[in-house]
Amino acid sequence: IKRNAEDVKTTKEVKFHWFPKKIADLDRCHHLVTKFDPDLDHDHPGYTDPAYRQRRRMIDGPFPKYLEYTEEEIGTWREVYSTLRDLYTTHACSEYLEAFRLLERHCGYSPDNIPQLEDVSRFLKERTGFQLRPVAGLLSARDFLASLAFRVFQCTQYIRHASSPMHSPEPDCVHELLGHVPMLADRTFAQFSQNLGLASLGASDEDIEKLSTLYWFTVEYGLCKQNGEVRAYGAGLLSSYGELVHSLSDEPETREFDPEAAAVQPYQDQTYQPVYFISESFSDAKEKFRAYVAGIKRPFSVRFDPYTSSVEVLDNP
Ligand code: HBI
Ligand code: FE
Repeated sequence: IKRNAEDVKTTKEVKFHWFPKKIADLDRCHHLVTKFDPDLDHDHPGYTDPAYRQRRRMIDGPFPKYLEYTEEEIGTWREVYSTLRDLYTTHACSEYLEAFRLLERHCGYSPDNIPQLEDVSRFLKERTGFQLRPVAGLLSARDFLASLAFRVFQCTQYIRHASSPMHSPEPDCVHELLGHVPMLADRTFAQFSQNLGLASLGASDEDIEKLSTLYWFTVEYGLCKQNGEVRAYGAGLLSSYGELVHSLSDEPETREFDPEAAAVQPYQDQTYQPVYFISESFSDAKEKFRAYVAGIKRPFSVRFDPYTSSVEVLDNP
């Protein structure tokens, strides 16, 4: 991502990246990564489908307040929803299952309906203070993580191409609504996500890379222990039938969650992960992460003020 010179601020001799201090500043945090864009990525299932690409331009700008999905889109949703739903009982963690039940009861989650972003956002706001904000595709790690600091989750609204209901190279509403949203309704997980975001503000490019890798092995592909069993809590798993089954089979390597190791573990964004990290619990993951963050050097510290939803920047003594 190209940034303007003014994005790198100098205090005394130290330089650090500009970062948002309040929710309104997130208007500047929408740099997209074009890696999996259907207009540019030849391997995207929608690349050769002009109607799909046209529909994407319609959905992604300006964002509609209420999005009427087509029959074909609902068909894609129905197929993934019913397939995954059957697996959740045996594969998803209890926090996920509890939130999923509530979402079906109160938020329009069903095989025949793609929930509206605004309704889901209202639900999350009441549960954990998280809110959803529409975004047009894969964001830069820096911008994506920064929004988490404010309990804002940047959320895509379009759906994957109908030719490949079980897989999408980029995030789509199936991934967000079935993968991320239920977990964001859990208090401890929400706090963990916000802490990741706060740790990223103004961090060096190297630290952003590490935090983003940590995010990958927890928020996206994390496993956890529950009543003597291993269950999935990562959104990349909970929104992918194939990888959800694979992750809990005896094929992949699994390790105990350790932030130092997870932050530098090479990962896969084209196929299944070769290794997964298992957390004892979300509180345990949160505590381990706290210790890890204490080791990240920044020339300042940040404090989130929940009354104003803004961050205070404190000079380090
Ligand atoms: N952008 N829209 C969107 N959704 C994500 O889930 C997402 C992202 N950008 C980066 C990202 N996730 C992570 O892989 C980390 O790099 C933070
Ligand atoms: Fe994701």
